[in-house]
Amino acid sequence: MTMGGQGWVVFGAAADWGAGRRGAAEGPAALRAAGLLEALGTAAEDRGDLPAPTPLPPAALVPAALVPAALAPSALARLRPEGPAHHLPRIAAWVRAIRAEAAAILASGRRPLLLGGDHSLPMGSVAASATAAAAAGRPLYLLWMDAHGDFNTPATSPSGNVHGMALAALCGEPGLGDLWGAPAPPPVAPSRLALLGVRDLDPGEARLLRARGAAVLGMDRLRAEGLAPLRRFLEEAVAAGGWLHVSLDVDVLDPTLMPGTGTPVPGGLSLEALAAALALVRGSGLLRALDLVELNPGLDPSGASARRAVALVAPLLATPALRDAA
Ligand code: 5AB
Ligand code: MN
Ligand code: MN
Ligand code: MN
Repeated sequence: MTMGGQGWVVFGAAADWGAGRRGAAEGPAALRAAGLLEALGTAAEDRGDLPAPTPLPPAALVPAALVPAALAPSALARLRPEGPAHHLPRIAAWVRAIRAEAAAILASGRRPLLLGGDHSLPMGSVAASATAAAAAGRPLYLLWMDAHGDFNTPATSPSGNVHGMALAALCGEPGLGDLWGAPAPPPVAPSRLALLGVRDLDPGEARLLRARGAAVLGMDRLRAEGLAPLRRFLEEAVAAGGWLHVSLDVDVLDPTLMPGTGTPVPGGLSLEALAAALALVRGSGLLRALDLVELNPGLDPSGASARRAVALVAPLLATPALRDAA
C-alpha cells in the first residue's frame, strides 16, 4: 500500500559549531546552488534557512552532577576553555530550533529534509522524528550513514567536538545535559539503530557501541556481505511497522568522491554502493525524515562534492510514496 501527498519540506541550518573546522555552515547554500530544489521537484517546499538562535546559558544545560569528576579539574578547563563539549550552549539552541521546525513539518503530515550544517544538528531532527513516531504509535528506526560512529561522550571524545557525540546523546548517553527536556526516554533505541559505512571509531566509542548492541555495518562487513545486513535491518523495520529516519553524513563516501567534507576517512563507499543503499531505503517505503550533513563546500572548490550529494539524494526524494500514511 502506498499513499501520496507526504511531500518534502526543506530547511537549512547554517551552523557548524559541532565540527572542529568551520565551513559546513555553507552547506545549505551550496546544496541549493547545486540544484537540490530542482531535483526535488514542485511538490517540495523550501523554507530557507533557520535564523540563528540565541545561545542558551550554560547553566541551563549541564547539571554539575552530570559532569564526570575526571573532567572537572581546572587543568582541563585551561586546556579546553570551552569545556569538554565545545560550543555546547550554541549547539543546544540550534538543536531546539531544529527540533521545533522538524516537529511542525511532521505534524503537518509532511517530511523534513534538514540541510546541514554539521552532524550535531540532527540531535534536533531525530528527536522530532522520535516524538512524532511515538505519537503515531510507531517504533522509530534510525539509519546513520557515516565514516564515523559519532558515539563519543564528553568523557571519551578525543576532540571535544560535539558532531562526534550526537548519536550517543540520541541513544541516551549522558554528558550533553538537558537537550530535549528531561525526563523523557532517549529518542533512539540502540536495538533500532544501524550505522552504515563506518571505518573510523575511537576506542571509547567503539566500546560503548558494542556495549549498547547497535548494528555497526562497517566497511569491512559491507565488503564481506554487501548490502544484505541493511536489507535485513529495513525488513525488520517494515515488519515492525516502523518509521525510518536517515541521517546522511557525506563523509560516508570515499574522499576521492567527496573531498568537500571536514573529517574525510579513506576507504569509503563508492557512488554506486551508496546509491544502491539509498535505493533500498526508498524501496522500503518507510522514510519519514532525512538529514544531509557535513558538506563543507569550501574544501572542494570544483563544486563536485555538492553536485554528487544532490545527485545521490534526488532519487530518494523524487517519490513521496510511503508504505503507510498513519
Ligand atoms: B562526524 C572523531 N571521532 O569524535 C571525534 O563527521 C571524529 O559527524 C568525529 O561523523 C567526526 O572527534 C564527526 C575523531
Ligand atoms: Mn557524522
Ligand atoms: Mn562522519
Ligand atoms: Mn565530519
